[in-house]
Amino acid sequence: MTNLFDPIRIGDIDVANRIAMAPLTRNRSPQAIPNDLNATYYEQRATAGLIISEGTPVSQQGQGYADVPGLYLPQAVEGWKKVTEGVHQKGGKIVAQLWHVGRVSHVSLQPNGGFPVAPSAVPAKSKTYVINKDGTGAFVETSEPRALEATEIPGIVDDFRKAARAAIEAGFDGVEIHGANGYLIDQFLKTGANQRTDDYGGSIENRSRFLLEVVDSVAAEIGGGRTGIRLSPTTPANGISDKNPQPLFNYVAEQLAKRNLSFIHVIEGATGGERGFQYEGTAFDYDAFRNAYREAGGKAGWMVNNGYDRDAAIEAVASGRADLVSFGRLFIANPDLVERFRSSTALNTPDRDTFYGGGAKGYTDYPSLEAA
Ligand code: 8OZ
Repeated sequence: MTNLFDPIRIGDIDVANRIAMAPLTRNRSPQAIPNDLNATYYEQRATAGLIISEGTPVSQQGQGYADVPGLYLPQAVEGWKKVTEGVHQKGGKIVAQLWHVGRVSHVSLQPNGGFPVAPSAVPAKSKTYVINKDGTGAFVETSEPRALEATEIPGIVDDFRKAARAAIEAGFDGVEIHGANGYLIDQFLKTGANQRTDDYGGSIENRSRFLLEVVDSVAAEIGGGRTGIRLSPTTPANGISDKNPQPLFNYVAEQLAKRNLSFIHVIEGATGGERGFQYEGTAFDYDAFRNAYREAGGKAGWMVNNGYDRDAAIEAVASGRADLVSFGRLFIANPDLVERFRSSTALNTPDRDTFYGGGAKGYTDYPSLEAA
C-alpha cells in the first residue's frame, strides 16, 4: 500500500513525502516584494513534501488584493530568492503559484486605475481587499470588468511565461498555474463568466483554449516536468459557475494528459467549504475526472485538496485515489504538520483573524513540537 509519508517523483521534482502545503494568500508582502518575515514563514514549513507558494500575480493587471507578493518586479525575484534558499536549506521543495485574478480585482489595484480584465464584462459580485489612503485595510466589492480584446490575450499568456522564467531565476523548483477559484483561467473555462463568441468562448474546446495556451507557454519555457496546475471543477468561489462541468473538465483532463506535467492539483467541491458542492442542475464526479486523465495517458502526480485530515489523506494515498494531498489551514497553524501527522500528535488551531494581513502574529508564531 502506498504511504502518505513515502517519497515520490512528480515530473522533474523529487519530493520527500506526499504531504503538500496548499497555496495560501496571507497579504504580508507590501509593494509586492517578499521579505524576511515571509522567508521565515516558508522555511518553518519546509518539511512539507512540496510547498506551493501563495498566489503570485504575473503582472500588475493580474493583481487583485493588497500586499500579495508578485513575480513581475526584479526586486520581487530578489525577495523570493531568500524564500527559496531557506526552504532548500531545510531540504524542502517549493513551487510558485502563478496567478491572474481577471475580474476579481478593484480599479485601485489596476495600472492607471483601469478596469479589471475578464473574458466578458460580467461582474464577479465578489469581494477583494484593498488598502485605503490612510493605511487601513478594507474589503470592497470587486469592480466592473471589461472584456479582453482577442489581441490582448497573447500578451497575458506571455506574462505567465515571463513569470515562470522569473520563478526559476528566483530559485523555485517549478510553478503551479492557478487555474482555480474563479480567477482568470477559470473565468475563461466556465459558462458563468465566459460569454465570448470568438475562438475563446462558446464550445468546450474554445473555453479551454486560454488555459492550454498558458500551460504550453509555461511548459515550453521551464519544462512540463516543472509545471503543475490547480483546478476547481465545481467551486462557487468568486461568483464562478458552469452549466455542465463534467464534459468540460474531462476534455481539460484529456488535453493535459498529452502534456508531460509535474502535478494536477484538484480542489474537490467548494473551496474551503462543502466538499459535495455542485453547480445548480449539474452532477460532477471527481473519480471520472481523474479516470479521464489517467485513461488518456496522463502521468503527473494527482494532488487532492479541501478539508482532508490525517486519516482521510492516508486513505486517499493508500487507495490510489491520489498521489499527494495538500493542506491549507492546517499548515497555517502547524509548521511541522508532517511530523505531527507522523507521530499522531495534537494539532494547533488556526486563528482566522490573522489569516490575511498583519505581521508575525498568527504567521510565524505558531509553535512547533520541537519548540514546545
Ligand atoms: C483567499 C483570499 C484571497 C485570495 C484563492 C488566491 O482562493 C486565493 C485567495 C484566497 O485561490
